[in-house]
Amino acid sequence: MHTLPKLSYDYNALEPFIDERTMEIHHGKHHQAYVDKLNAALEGHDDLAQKTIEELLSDINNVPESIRQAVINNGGGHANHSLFWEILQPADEDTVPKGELSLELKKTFGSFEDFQEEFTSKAMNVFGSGWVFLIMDETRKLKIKRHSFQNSPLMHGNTPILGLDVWEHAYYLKYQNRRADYIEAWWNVVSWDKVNELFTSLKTS
Ligand code: MN3
Repeated sequence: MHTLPKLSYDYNALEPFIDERTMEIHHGKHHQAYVDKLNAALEGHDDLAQKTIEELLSDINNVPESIRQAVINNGGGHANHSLFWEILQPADEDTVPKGELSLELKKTFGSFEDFQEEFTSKAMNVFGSGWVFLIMDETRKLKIKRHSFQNSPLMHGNTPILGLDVWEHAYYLKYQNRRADYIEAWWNVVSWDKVNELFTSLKTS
């Protein structure tokens, strides 16, 4: 059985950038619904129910067609949101990456500012509901990828280390249609320590 991950901070901890009510509904209702629907889809598929969400998504073609789309939508939703909560933290002075990740971002994108600009622009250009991710591909290169709906980078052999949810449910209560304001605010609550940790563990795995 997949379960809703507990947050390491309170629903109001990301204020004023992400408001308490949005967090409560986003984590407690939306994410919970993905978990519940994923478990429902896996009912009667005992072999698949044993697998982790990463195993399921990275081998999606071996999920029977009758439940594949449900696993893509709800399993993707579960994995994407689990990452999203993990790479957030209450705002502090730490607004730029350090360590190995910082060097790799410079090498790949020119500078942190160039990376941030490209990531923001891709997030602005997601049409409708979707996500933007910083991923490591199979050759261990960092890339920025856009995905519609809850499609997971794991289905394409890519491992996400940063993800931004641009579904309206992520920001509508506080920002209404102002996605740009939400994205600008979101950068303040990214945990670069966590992203760096994910990067380093992939790099050395
Ligand atoms: Mn969401």
